[in-house]
Amino acid sequence: MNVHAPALAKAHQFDEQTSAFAGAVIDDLSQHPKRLSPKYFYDVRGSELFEQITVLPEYYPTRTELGILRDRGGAIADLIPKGAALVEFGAGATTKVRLLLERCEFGAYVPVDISGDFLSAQADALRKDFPSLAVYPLAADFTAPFALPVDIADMPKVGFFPGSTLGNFEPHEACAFLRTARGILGDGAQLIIGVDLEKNERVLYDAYNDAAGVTARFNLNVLVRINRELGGNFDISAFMHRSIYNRERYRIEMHLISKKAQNVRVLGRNFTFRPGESIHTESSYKYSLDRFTALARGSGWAVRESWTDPAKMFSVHALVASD
Ligand code: AVI
Repeated sequence: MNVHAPALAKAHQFDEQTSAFAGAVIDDLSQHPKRLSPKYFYDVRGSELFEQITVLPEYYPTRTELGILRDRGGAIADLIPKGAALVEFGAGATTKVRLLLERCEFGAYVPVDISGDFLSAQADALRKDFPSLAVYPLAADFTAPFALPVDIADMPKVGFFPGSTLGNFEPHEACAFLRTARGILGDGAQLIIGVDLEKNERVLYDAYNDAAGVTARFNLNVLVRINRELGGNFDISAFMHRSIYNRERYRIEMHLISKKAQNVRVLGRNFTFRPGESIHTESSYKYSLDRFTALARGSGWAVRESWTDPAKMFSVHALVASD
């Protein structure tokens, strides 16, 4: 929790999640340059828009990762002990995990996500399709340590973190996440992780500046969310979406650019914008295989196997916990 959150919670009678959001927004918009955390993109509308992004012709990561999981499912299954527990960090659409559940003989599945309602709907659907699988949904912030269900204590553990969500973490946060996951899963655990790769800048640019404008709506939606949940008065039409590739830092950056000089009020505070001033809303880091291997190694994991698509757009890795 951030510095403003407790006072805001009291003054506005927010629940825990909204007060954390409120505190983060006040802190982040007070920074120079201004920023907002990408984790706040995913309200109901933001999650819908993200699902639309995943099937855009320009957005290659989702279909490429699915292709790798489909084509290399047999090789992945060979690494996984029978009866292992699969722990998924963040639970989105179940398409990817289904590919693993169909190929491997898991004893249990533990989807972990901050949104409890979403989790139970997903869990019900999976129980129906995999009747012999024990499903233990766990509502938790997966970037912080949490305890696994006691029922899976004796099973070998396999973590699953698809989608290159790791790329949305700053490198020090990516390292901290991998260390935390290592601690949660324990000695002898494995982690199956999807990581987007460096590539032609035009391909990257197009993936985050789609012709249909879905990514722009996804980016701007965080301002809609601030207006609705925190009583902000952002004029959405006075901001525009911009994504650029930052070559020095190997990352796509998404920004919301103020089209004019303006003042915005959120929770009784005033934020002044210059024309052209940016709110940095997301970084999406792209890795080389070597840089990812080094990151994993420095975070308590060894790379056991790596798979890519033929064009080397995306990678999936099997990591094993090291000492
Ligand atoms: C969720 N995450 C991996 C996506 C990405 O590509 O960084 C989020 C996204 N932002 C814009 N388009 C997709």
